[in-house]
Amino acid sequence: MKLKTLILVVVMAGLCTVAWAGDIEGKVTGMKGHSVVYVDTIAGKTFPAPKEHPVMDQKGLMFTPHIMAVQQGATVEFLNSDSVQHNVFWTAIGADKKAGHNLGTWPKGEKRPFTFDKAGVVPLLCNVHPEMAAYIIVSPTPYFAETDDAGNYKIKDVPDGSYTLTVWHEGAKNQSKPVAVSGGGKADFTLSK
Ligand SMILES: [Cu+2]
Repeated sequence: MKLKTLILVVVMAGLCTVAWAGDIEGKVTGMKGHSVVYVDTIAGKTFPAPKEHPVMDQKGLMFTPHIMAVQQGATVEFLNSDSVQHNVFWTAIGADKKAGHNLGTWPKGEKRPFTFDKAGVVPLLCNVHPEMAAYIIVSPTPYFAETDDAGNYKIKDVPDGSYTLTVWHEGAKNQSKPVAVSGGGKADFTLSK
């Protein structure tokens, strides 16, 4: 009986540990502009596609926002808010050139969705206006955040565990480092070109 109670306590403690979570916080320095920090692929874990459909707008001959982070499986709505036609294409997702795609060219007010089932960086371009560019960072997990103007970031509600944290920044090399989360975690990065 006592052994059974002990086993129960150990199992309950185990379940509680799994349920604990916290924020990963830190600062990214070294380069100007916003970065995206995300928890890399977790072995054996998959996540349901998010229900929200973020909008990537084309307005005033610019992609808005310039940087968008989404979870793998997310559907992004591409909108044209200008009175001229815009196009959306990308030549690769991450290093995978087979994932390149042309969404087409369409007029004002029209929206086209695309579901990003593959993680990686999607460099967006418009073949009507060669100066237009933006980035969608498709995170393999729901645990990601964009830095603020000072470089600070906070990834909310990450379950306790050991992960690989990766930072992306336009024009910089990706950096990764291990992070341990136990009711929260901390990781800073210094970027270089
Ligand atoms: Cu355009």
